[in-house]
Amino acid sequence: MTHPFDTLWINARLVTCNNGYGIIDNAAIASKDQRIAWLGPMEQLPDQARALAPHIIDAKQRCITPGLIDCHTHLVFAGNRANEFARRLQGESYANIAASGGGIQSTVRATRELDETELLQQSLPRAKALMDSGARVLEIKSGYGLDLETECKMLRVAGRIGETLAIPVRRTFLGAHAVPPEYQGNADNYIRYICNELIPLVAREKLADSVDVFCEHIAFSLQQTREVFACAEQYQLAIKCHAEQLSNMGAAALAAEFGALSADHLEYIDEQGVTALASSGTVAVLLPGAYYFLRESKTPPVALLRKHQVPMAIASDCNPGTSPVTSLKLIMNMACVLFALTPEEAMLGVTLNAAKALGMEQSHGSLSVGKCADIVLWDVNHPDELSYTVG
Ligand code: DI6
Ligand code: FE
Repeated sequence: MTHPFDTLWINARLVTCNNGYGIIDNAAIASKDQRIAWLGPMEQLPDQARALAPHIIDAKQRCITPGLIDCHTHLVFAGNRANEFARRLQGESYANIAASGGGIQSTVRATRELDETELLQQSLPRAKALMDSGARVLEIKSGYGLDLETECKMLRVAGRIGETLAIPVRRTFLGAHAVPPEYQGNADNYIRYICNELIPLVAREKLADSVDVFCEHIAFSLQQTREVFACAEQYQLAIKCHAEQLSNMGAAALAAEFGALSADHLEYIDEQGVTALASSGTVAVLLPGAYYFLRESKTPPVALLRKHQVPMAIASDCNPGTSPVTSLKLIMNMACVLFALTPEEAMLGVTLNAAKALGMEQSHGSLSVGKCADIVLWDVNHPDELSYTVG
């Protein structure tokens, strides 16, 4: 007997993420060839369930959501920075530790030392942990190599993580994360190296989908950021930006000027920056894990983002220095408790808006016919529960 669908989930509360939660109660959803082929209320099913699919799963009125999307991670890295965590708790600042050769530089040293297989072994468990929290799409950045060999090694490992776990991984080249030791005191030359050698190679070898810059007084200036964006544009790579995390640099407006997919962090963004994001359709990616772990006190202006209808995504920022977090559910809770997002906004932040932040909203981020059928059945009856429980 031939069935129109491969798998049919019945008696579900569908959280479609179309127009807010977009709940459809007492519903069914069907997949065919890994795409969503049908969804709707049970009473509108076109036939008896057993005639429709060889595999039937009774959701027992529990929630089904789109697979979650972590749209900002640095999860490929070596070692850890627990020693710096302890130092910060004694009162040393993140910027101070970075200036004394720690911070990103210490992870760069460790990451350069490992070969590709070792780096994969250390990084894969973090990707798996994120998947255990519901993630079915990951973005992964380079930025702990800061030389040609190690940046490419990181991006290859990111690709292998996607292959190993059979999930889409979007790769972002973040060569402009910090000035490497070889270029200390010569950031402009390093930017030239990025634009003349690294980005052309990354584009040629198709090692990344986007380019990101850490625009900050402890990293790269607005002018240097502009040069990297102009180069990325030339090579038709999408643009993302670490913007206004520790100070207001005008980076969000610059990202908007280049039609960036997203501007990320944004604790210090002002209304001008917010209106720039609104007019370019750039997603605001909020990263409560870094805010929490650095014990910051300035929260991103969520009310302004709402007022100007800027789509808000949230992400783990999984990294060894400022957000050693591998749970998207924990991030949803933090976004609510620390940034006062509603649970519904948190849900959209790891689904539809996260898909937009990766340029994947045509195929991911909501339960819609034709989109990818990599969905999650949760042991909860209402989607608020996903943000409510801690981690
Ligand atoms: N902002 C951050 O919070 C991380 N990178 C960035 O641009 C920090 C990365 C690290 O400390 O290792
Ligand atoms: Fe980051």
